[in-house]
Amino acid sequence: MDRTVRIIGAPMDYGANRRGVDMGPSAIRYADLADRLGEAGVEPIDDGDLSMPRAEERDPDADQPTRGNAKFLREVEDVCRRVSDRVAATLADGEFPLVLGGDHSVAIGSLAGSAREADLGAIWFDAHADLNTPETSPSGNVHGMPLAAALGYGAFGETEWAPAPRLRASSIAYVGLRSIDERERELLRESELTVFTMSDIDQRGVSSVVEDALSVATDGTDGVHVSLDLDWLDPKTAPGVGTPVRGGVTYREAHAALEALSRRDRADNILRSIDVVEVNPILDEGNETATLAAELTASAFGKRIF
Ligand code: B3U
Ligand code: MN
Ligand code: MN
Repeated sequence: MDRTVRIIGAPMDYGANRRGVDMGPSAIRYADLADRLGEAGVEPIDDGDLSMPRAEERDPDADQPTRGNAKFLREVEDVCRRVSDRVAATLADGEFPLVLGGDHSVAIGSLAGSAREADLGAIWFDAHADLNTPETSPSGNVHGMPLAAALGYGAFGETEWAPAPRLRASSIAYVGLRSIDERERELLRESELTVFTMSDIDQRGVSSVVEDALSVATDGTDGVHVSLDLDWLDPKTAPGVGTPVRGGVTYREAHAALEALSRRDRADNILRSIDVVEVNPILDEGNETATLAAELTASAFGKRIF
């Protein structure tokens, strides 16, 4: 499959409480992302990074009265609007957007951009549900809110920038969930989101779970967004993340999952956009997590062992 992949770096760390994810895009590039994509048979074009002010220069609580305890929401909005425009323009040019975070709040932008001109499904590889709103978030960190934002839950529903225009909860599937806040649990139960936890992976194997997630995300949609939060992996395999949670997928399960995606993509051309987020090089060991991010992205695009 001949694809041109446009790499959009979003070195944003407004949404996380530990500094360092802003270096994620550099670390993933340093881990030979472009060469690995080439080996997967796609042609990468690197757009470089969006520029954004350092968190220290900004006031996390500015303009907050109506926004609950969400921190840096104005800055997140500014970056996500630009990510959304870049993703939409990339798709309009017939190319494939690959967004490198940055913390997971960049996904608000990638989902909005990818769902502008198409009915979108999504697969969320993450330890966390990312379904907090400015009202419910225990931390105020927007990286715990991107799916709530994209679905217009809570205060996000009053904004015009956060909700992804053509994304429905019933077309979204989590894979590997294992850390859910109390209020997220209530929202999840009421919602039509599909949840595959680590327990499902233990019982059924990751490839079969991903195939089911794909059925959810492709049913009645025009394409699938894949959001890969590196804390989905077990912290022993991917130590360079801000909020590690024990009991994640192994190195081999992670590759098997993304290979399952690419098998389906090869047959039906279902992938539309990807973001790879939450790599924190400061907390990493020998750039291992960034290397994994680059490897797994290549697997998603079809790189095979043989
Ligand atoms: N659910 C918690 C923790 C968290 C979510 N996403 C990450 N951490 N990376 C929160 O702060 O919303
Ligand atoms: Mn996440
Ligand atoms: Mn996470």
